Amino acid sequence: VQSNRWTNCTNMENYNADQVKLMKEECIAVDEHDCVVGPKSKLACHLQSENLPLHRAFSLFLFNSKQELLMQQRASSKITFPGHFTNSCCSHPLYNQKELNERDAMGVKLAAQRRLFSELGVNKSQFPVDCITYLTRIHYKASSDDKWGEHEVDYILFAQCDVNLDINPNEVSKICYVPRNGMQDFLNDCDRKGIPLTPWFKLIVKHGLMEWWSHLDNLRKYCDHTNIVRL
Ligand code: DMA
Ligand code: MN
Repeated sequence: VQSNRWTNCTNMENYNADQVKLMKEECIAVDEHDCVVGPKSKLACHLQSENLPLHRAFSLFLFNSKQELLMQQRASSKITFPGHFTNSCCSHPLYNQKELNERDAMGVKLAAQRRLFSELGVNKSQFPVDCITYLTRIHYKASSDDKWGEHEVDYILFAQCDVNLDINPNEVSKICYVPRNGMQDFLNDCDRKGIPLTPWFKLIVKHGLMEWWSHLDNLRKYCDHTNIVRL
């Protein structure tokens, strides 16, 4: 019954098998105040319908010791936003005890650690949770195509540490480090080559990225764990 319901939802055989499997993950459905509503499958959270379920996510911005930002191009096998360039790592905390932990946004930080390993092969020892700063939350909605979309409360996480990368080609097709004074050229370059950028990355660039980037050594004044920015 479960598998019938699964395949009846949409025609999944046209997609990458590993990515289809991940659609069974349990995301955390939340309300507008980021209060937990319950578990919801990754599939149900991203399949377009008149009301795309709001769920919890994170966007990690990882800088090296030269203050360059790690950017990634999503693999063509990704179901949502394939081939788009975006910030270092994005995903969802899962509906389990560890990743539901809201104290110091620990659950979201542990999810970032888990996904930085699975997408970019970064070992936990090179990326301890205490090097992660939780800045703020952003509520946004965007569609990928007529079938898939995003509707998230997105935790913005910043971290600065040098890491060794071992890219998972099922997740990521390309990476590069971009210095702050090279970001405009990078964006122009993508535009000229017709490489799309993810909508959340564009919103974050507009909202505060460049300002935060110039204060990597003192981000405290930008930390806001009270409000949710609606973009
Ligand atoms: C989801 O990212 C999170 C945001 C901020 C859009 P994703 O589509 O890369 O998730 P996953 O890597 O788990 O497929
Ligand atoms: Mn999502």
